[in-house]
Amino acid sequence: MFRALTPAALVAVLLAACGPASAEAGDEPVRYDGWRVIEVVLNTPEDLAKMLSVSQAFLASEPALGTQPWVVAPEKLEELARSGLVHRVVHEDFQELLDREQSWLRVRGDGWYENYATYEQINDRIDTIVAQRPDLATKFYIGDSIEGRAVYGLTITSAVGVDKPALLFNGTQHAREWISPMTVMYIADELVAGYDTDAEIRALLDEVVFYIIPVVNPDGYIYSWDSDRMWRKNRRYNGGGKWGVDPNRNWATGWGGPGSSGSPGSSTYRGTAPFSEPETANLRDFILAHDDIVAHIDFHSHAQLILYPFGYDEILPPEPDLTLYEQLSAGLKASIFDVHGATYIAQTAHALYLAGGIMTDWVYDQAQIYSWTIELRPDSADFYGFVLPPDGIILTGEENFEAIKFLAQFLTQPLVIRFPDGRPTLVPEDQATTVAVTIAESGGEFDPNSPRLLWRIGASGPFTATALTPLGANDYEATLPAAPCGTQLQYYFQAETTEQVVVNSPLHAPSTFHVADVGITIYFEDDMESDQGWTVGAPDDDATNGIWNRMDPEGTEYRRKQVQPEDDHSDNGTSCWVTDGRAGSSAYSYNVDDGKTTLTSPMLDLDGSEDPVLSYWRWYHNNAVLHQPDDAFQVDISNDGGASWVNVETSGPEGVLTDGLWYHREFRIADFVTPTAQVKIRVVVSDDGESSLVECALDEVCVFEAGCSGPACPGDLNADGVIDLQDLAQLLGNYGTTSGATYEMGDLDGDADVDLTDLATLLAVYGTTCP
Ligand code: 0X9
Ligand code: ZN
Repeated sequence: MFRALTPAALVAVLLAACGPASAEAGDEPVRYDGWRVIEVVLNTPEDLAKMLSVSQAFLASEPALGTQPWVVAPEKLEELARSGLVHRVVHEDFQELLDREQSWLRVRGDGWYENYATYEQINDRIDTIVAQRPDLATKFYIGDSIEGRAVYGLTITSAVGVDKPALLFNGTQHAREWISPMTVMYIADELVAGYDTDAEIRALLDEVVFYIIPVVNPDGYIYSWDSDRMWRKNRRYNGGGKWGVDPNRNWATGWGGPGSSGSPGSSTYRGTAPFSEPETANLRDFILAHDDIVAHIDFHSHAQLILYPFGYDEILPPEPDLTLYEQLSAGLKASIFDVHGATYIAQTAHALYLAGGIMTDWVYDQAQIYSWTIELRPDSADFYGFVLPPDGIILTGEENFEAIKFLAQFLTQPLVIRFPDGRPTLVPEDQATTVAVTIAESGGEFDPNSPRLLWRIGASGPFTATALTPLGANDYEATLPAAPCGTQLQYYFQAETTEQVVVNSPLHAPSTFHVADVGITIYFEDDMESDQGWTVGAPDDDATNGIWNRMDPEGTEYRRKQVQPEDDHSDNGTSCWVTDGRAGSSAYSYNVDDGKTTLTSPMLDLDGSEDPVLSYWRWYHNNAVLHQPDDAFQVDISNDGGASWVNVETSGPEGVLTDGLWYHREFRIADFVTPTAQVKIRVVVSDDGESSLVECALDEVCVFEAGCSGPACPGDLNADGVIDLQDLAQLLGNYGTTSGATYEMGDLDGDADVDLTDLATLLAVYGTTCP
C-alpha cells in the first residue's frame, strides 16, 4: 500500500507502475491523460479507505468524509465501479482541464491580473511597483529557496507616521495554488495605486506597514508551471526518488502531529525536523526580526475558508484572543461577501481537519501575531479546484482587498465604519443619495446613537452634521443631501465609543474626506420591474428550454451550487430578466438547452451623449467543468438599431468563472460603438446540449454619463426646486465673503466669493421654479 496521500503524490503511485516519481529537468511534464474527475460520496472511514485504495489523487488537500472531488486513473475505473461507492464522473479527462488552462495562459491580455503570472513576472512586477512609487514601496529579500531562488517581498507604507503596526501577507506556501500570489500582488498594487486617490487607503498607509511576500516557495511554484501542475511541496530531494517537503507541515507548532506525514513521498511530508527547509526557516526569521507585525494571513486555495488557530489540535486560543478572532473572522467574511456575494466560511483550522506544523499555528503561538489561513476561490464544490479560471483573479483580489482593509482598520481603531454597498463617487443632481453604513466593534464599545454624516457642497466652508438612520443591529443609512449639478459633495462619517472616542471614515477626516461628483445624465434605467420594451427571440433562436422571461426568479440548486438566483438584484421590487425563472421539479427543468435564446433591449437614444457608460448586473451559471465550444453568455451592442452587433463581453466558452453570483459589469460604450440615437443591447445565452446546467439573469441595466442632465438651476441654493426667500437669505447671510465660498453659500458664478454679481444673478430668477 502506498502511503502517499495527495494528488501530487499520485506521481509516487505512478513510480511503481510506470515511471519516475517526479519530473526532473529535461523530463517530460507529468500528464493525467484519461484520468476522470469524479465526485464521490464517502460516508464512513471504510468508504474513505476503499476510495484511497482506488486512487490517492483527491483534489482536496486532505482525504475527508463527505462529497469529495477526486481524480481516478483510467485503469482504476473498474475497481471504482466494483467498490460500490456512490460517485459520478464530472469530467472525462483531467489532462484536458490542465491543457485548457495552458491555452488560457497564452491569451494573456493587457492587464496584469487578466492571467496567472510566472515567478519571473511576479518579480518584475515587484520591481515595477517599487520603480513607480519608491515613496510607498520598497523591496526586501528574505533568503533563498533550496534550489537557490531568491524570495522577495514588498514593504508598502507611506513616510507619514512612526512606529506603525505591520501586517504580513504571504502566498504560495503551496505551489499549485496559483491564485494566492496573484491575490497578494493585487493587494500590493491596490494599496499603492489608491494612496493618491482614496482617502481611506491613504490613511491606511499612513497608519500601517504592509509586508507582502507573494511566492515563499518559488521552486515548487516553477515546478507546478513547468513539470507537474498539481505539485504542492517545495523541491527538496529526500532520497529514494522522493521529492519535496510540505512547507505548511514544517513549522514547529504541533510539528509531527496528525495530518502530516513522515513519508518522503507524501504530499504532506513534514520534513526531517521543524524548519528543516530554507523556505520556512527564512520566513520564520523574517517574522522574528519584525516585531512590528501584529497580524498575518497565509493565503492558500481553495475552498473559500477563513481559518484561525489551532489547526494541529482541537484546542482554541485563550480569551481575549478567541473573541477577537471570532469578531475579526466575521468581519473578514462580511467584507468579502459585500464585494461580490461570495461566501467564505469562517472557522477554526482544526474544524477543517487536523494538521500539525502549519504556519498559522506557529505565527500565533510562537510569534504572538494574530494569524489566519485564507483559502481563496473557488468554493469546495467546484471542480476547477486549483485551476481557477483567470477571470477569477480580479474578483478574488477585489474581495480580499476589502478584507485586508477591514483587518488593518480593526487593528488600528476601536470601531470600524464599513460601507456594505460601497461609497458613491458620482451622484445625481438635486436628489438625495442614500449610503448603507455598518459599524463593527474592534476593541471599543459602540455608542449606537453616535453615528453621523458630515457633508458640505463644494470645497470649503463648514461641514454639516446629520444623524444616520438606524436600521437595526449596527446597520445605518446615511443620506447625502441633494446638491446642484457640477458641484462636488465632500463628506465623512463619524462614530463614537461609549467613552467618546471618535472614529472617522476616512480616518483622518476632516483633513481628508470622501468625495462624490454631482451630476449624472441618465439615458436609460431599468430595474426590470415594469415592461420597458425588451423583446425576446431572434430569427435563429433555437433553444428548446430556458427561454428569457421577466419574473421574480425561483431559486434552484444543484449539488451544493446555486444555479438560478432566488432573488433579483435591485433593492426595488423582485423582478429581473431570467432564462425561464421557474424552478420546476429539478434544476434541469427550465434551464437553457439545445440552442440559444436572445433578449434585446428597446432602442436607446444616446444622441448628444459624450461618453456614456453601460452598466448592468448579470448572473451566469454553467456547471460544465469545461465549457462546450458553443456554450456562452454574451452581451452585444448595436448603434444601428440592431442591424449589426459588436461584442461587449463573452462568458465562456472557457477561462471564465460561471459560478452563479450576481456580478456588476460596466463598460464605456464608445469603446465598442459610436453612440447614436439607435443603440440597442442584446444578451444571448446558449447551451449546445442538455448536459450542462445553464442559467442566466439580467437586472438593473443603466446607461449614464457624468454631467448635468439639464440646465443647472442657478439661484436654487438649497436645491429645493424653487428660487425663493430661503435662497436669498442664504446668499445674503454670506454676502461679502471674499474667498472659499461655495455654490450653496451663494457663489453662483464659481469665483469663490459672494458679491453683487451673484446677487444680481439670483434676483434675475427670483420667484421662479427650476426647469
Ligand atoms: O492543508 C493545508 O495546508 C491547508 N489547506 S490546502 O488545501 N491549501 O493545502 C489548510 C491548513 C489549515 N489548517 C488545518 N486544517 N489544520
Ligand atoms: Zn495550501
